[in-house]
Amino acid sequence: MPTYKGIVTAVKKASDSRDNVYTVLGSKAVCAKSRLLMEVGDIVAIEAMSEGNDVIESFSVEGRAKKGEYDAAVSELLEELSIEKNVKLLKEKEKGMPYGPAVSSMAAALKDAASVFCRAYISGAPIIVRFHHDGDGSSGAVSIHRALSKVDSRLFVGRRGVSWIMNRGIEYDAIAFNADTLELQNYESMEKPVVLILDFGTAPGSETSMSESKGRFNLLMLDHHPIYKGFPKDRATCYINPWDYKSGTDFTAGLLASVFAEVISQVDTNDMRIASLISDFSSYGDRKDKKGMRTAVILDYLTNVAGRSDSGITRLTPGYIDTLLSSKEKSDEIYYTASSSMDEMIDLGVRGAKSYRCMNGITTFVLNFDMLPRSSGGWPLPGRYASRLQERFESMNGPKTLTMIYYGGYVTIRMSKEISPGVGILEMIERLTKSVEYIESGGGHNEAASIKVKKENTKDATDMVLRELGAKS
Ligand SMILES: [Mn+2]
Repeated sequence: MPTYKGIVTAVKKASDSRDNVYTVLGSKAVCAKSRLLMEVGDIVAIEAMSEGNDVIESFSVEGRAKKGEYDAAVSELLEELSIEKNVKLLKEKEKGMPYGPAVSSMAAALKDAASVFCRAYISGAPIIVRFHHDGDGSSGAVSIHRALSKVDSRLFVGRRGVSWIMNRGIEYDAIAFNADTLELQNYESMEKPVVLILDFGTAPGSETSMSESKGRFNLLMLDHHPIYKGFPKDRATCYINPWDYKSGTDFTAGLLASVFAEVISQVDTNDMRIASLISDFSSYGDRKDKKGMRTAVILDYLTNVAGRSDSGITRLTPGYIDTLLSSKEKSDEIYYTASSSMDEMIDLGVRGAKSYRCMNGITTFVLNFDMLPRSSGGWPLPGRYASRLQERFESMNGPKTLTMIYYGGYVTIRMSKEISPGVGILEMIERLTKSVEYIESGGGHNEAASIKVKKENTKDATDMVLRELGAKS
């Protein structure tokens, strides 16, 4: 290769310094190991690289970069992503969609978030993406991964890494925060690191981590959970939630992340959008879309079983998911396994549930989830199962349907959009949490919520909600 000149903008330090990975920013971003140590801030001329472009064989140092020189270098590459133009195209594209106005009004915020994210990405600063462990969170991660793959092929020489972490809770809690802080210590970079939170985090349990993030890294949050009063969104560098743009939960996080991905580069995220809307129970979801339903089931299944000892998947990454989805044979096999055991369980649930006539003509179906035989892989988890069971009951009983399943310490509730304003489940949970000693916490969406209680009071809590719903016994 001809001499390549650039600024060392980041290093990922390994225990053996020969395994350090450097980012050198010039006309492209080179990500590679180096025979000899490099310093962040050095201007270097790379004279030779290994055949696979993964090791810098020789270079010379030409001085130290001034702030202005660094800014110019990163801005020049950022320019090539044409974020501004992507936003314009996106606004045009979404115009006719029900969520078009929301996309339009959040465009400026998306642009800011994408700029922060891409500056870090281009300059090799560490990036951690935490996505919620369901179909919605994972579909969003896949969309962003696709956008970044495209950036890689345009701007990068070598492999640019991102840490993808599937997050099991709904809070960005101290455990997650500490793990991230620890990981970031392995890096030195010109640009601040980024932690991107996808499809969770709008919860009291995130508040401390959000404060602590200040000064350490840029915290970006893409969420669609209802924003409670007093939630300190300003503690995040960028917080984007459709609730702030006259939209709401129906605008799923997978959709939001797909829109964000298309601001980064012009990629096709349509399949992920459709799957996320279906998987997360959005009223924009098209359940007649067979391919979308199939993708949603696969994502639900993979995120459910990943990490369990007999699943064979220790760590679920969006790259892995996308590879599976693009293989017909492999995805067919997963789909078959997932859908046949889910169907079986739904049939059992329909037969095992008790029904109650409640206020406003609502019928409530109640099921003890612990009574069902479940596969050792843990599929399906109760949340996903409750949504599917609600769909089934709705198709049998019409829209005035509420489904409630209970199991060791949890009550999970699903209902149709038409009855949710009258039920006001989130307010009900808030009230009950304050007044009933054994209820520990609860929350969610207006159509999909859950309550955490003392294990021995699971049935009591279920009966309590039934009474609140005006059930006639
Ligand atoms: Mn979601």
